Amino acid sequence: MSRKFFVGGNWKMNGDKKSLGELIQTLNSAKLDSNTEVVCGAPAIYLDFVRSKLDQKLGVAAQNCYKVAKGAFTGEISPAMIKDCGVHWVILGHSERRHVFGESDELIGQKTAHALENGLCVIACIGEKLDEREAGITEKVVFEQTKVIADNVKDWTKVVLAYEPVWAIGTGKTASPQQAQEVHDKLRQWMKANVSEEVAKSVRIIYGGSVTGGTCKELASQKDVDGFLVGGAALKPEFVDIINAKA
Ligand code: G2H
Repeated sequence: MSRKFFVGGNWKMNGDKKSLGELIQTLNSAKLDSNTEVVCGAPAIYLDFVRSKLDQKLGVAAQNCYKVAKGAFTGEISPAMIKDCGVHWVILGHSERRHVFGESDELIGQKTAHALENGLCVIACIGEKLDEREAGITEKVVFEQTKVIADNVKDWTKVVLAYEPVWAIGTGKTASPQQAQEVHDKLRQWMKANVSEEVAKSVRIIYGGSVTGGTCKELASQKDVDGFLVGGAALKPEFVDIINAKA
């Protein structure tokens, strides 16, 4: 089963209308591989702006959302609000949400269920910390994180799983293609054993963590690497090269 290559940009808390507008112009006018699905994760306050400017061929994602539709949750946004801006994706479980803002697996699972039930597609992030990798428990950690997400997913065509080792995020230390492939392969095996063979074959597992124009091609050549979630480099024109990594 062929899996469409997927490149997400995670702009995090960066940019303003001027710089994001310039980046959008670059993306809109670039020659992008039509076999790659592209989704740009914009700061919540700019979702409307980005959606109105970015070519409709390119998707937009929120970087977070809450687990209920509305109410007294100061500072939060709901999937319904995200959809109201014409945006169809949300990034959930990013390591910065987990480790800077203390989001638990349970909360990420609840958010995943609510986002999917309300018609958003989800980029669900998992990944081990350096001490966990060094302690030899990478698989245990990513399987546990994946299980909580999987328990809340009915339709895997609406979910992309992003493996982002925390030690590789924003550090300039990209996982080697072999390290990424090894974990992606294990995740696919986990899916086969715990979800279904069909989902294991069809779910897109993307890699994130200091991906650059220089490292993307070799990573993209790995059998189980179906794309990327890109932070720092997604704010630069080299994002185009990453989108075209398979071209
Ligand atoms: C990981 C990644 C994007 P960066 O956080 O999700 O960011 O490419 O800067 O490591």
